[in-house]
Amino acid sequence: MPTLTFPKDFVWGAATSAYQIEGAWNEDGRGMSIWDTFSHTPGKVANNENGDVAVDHYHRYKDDIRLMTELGLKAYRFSTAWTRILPDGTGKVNKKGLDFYDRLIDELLKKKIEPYVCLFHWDLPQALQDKGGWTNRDTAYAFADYARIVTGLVSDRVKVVFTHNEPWVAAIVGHFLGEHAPGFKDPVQGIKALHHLLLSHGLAYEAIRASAKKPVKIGITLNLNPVYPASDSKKDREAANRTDAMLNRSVLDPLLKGTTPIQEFAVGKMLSSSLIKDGDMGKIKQLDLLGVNYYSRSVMKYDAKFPLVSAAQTFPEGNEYSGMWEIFPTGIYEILMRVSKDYKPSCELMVTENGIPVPDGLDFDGRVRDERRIRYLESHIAQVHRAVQDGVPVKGYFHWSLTDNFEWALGYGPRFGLVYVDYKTLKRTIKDSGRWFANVIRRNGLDA
Ligand code: GCO
Repeated sequence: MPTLTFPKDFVWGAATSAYQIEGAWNEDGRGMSIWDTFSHTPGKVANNENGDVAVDHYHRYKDDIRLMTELGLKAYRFSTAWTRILPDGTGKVNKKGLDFYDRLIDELLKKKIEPYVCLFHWDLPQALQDKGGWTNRDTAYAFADYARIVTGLVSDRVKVVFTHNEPWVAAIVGHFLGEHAPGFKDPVQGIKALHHLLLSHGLAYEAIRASAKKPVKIGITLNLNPVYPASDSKKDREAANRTDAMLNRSVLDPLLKGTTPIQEFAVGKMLSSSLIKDGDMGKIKQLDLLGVNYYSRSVMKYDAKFPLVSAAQTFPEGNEYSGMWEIFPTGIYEILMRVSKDYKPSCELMVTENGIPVPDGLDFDGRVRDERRIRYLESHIAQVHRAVQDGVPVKGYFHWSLTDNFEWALGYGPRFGLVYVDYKTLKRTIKDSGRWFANVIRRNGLDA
């Protein structure tokens, strides 16, 4: 028996998203998404890379499922591309697009891997963006229609559907920070987009409930970061609190309490009466499963220059760092405990993403010795175990990601996979971390 054993039926999986892996960007009737537009615009993505081919999962999904079998995954979380199914976002359904996900789900089930379907991982149809995208309330209703169509296809076989992946990132990084598609730099657009994304979750929740052929759990996946003040000063502590409201409470409060902290921010106060209609908050607060994506923490100091939160991120000495973030394993424990204590959610919890970008590559003998990833996984999974021991109902853990893939604005530089991909040949190689993770799954635990 491993010293840290997980509950029976704990779900071990890996996650991906459509635009990051599928490729085949203009095949079988797929429409353009905002990520096609963004990545085809020079200067938006590192080295002007894009997801046109990505890891060609669209054609190689059977190989990838074979890899999942080798890893012993119990579940696989992927997203459907709205533009494959409804190329213009609304209207005519593209049967070939639906067929792809139909085949994917059948193949997963054949291999006894539970499909976890996510409806939106940032690749909004360009046709909807042309009408205002998430800043337009109509997009939320279009999303509910799309959710109904996917439910019609999958609900006889799929038991878990997530509406959104990280709506905060889609809204704020896409509309306020401008680093992701559609690339706007306007806090007002960011807050509008966030409300409509959350509203669309509620509308889709109802659409899925009403149309599912069998019982299905409906979830949402959030990026949550515990926030710490850079010092003990009052200014820094307040900066940390504002950041927490903007980063975490802006999504947790609506979904779990039916309230919103946006009035705490000047633009939010200005907007809230026109933006939030009667009944919206009640719709948003419907959830069976909360997915938590955890990567790192945020350490904030007061900085008047920064709009909205008057806070700037600092990077403390003393911990290890990865290609993108500080490595802070206790953060995953703290955020799970915090959600559980502050919100006492009646829904289940799962870690739907956790992983690390570290430089890795093929060694002389063709093996990928990614010890840093193994260390990261070991320390984080141990903290998840600690949360379970302390009573948080965490039902599963999904690694980000199955294979190396397109890391948004950073292109193909950061590698997150349990499986290495040679981007020239697209050959896949299971990394040492993949073998290590397979062993954790097999034993349902690890030795601390
Ligand atoms: C995320 C994303 C992934 C990223 C990962 C690493 O939900 O943020 O789901 O698409 O690739 O988080 O940055």
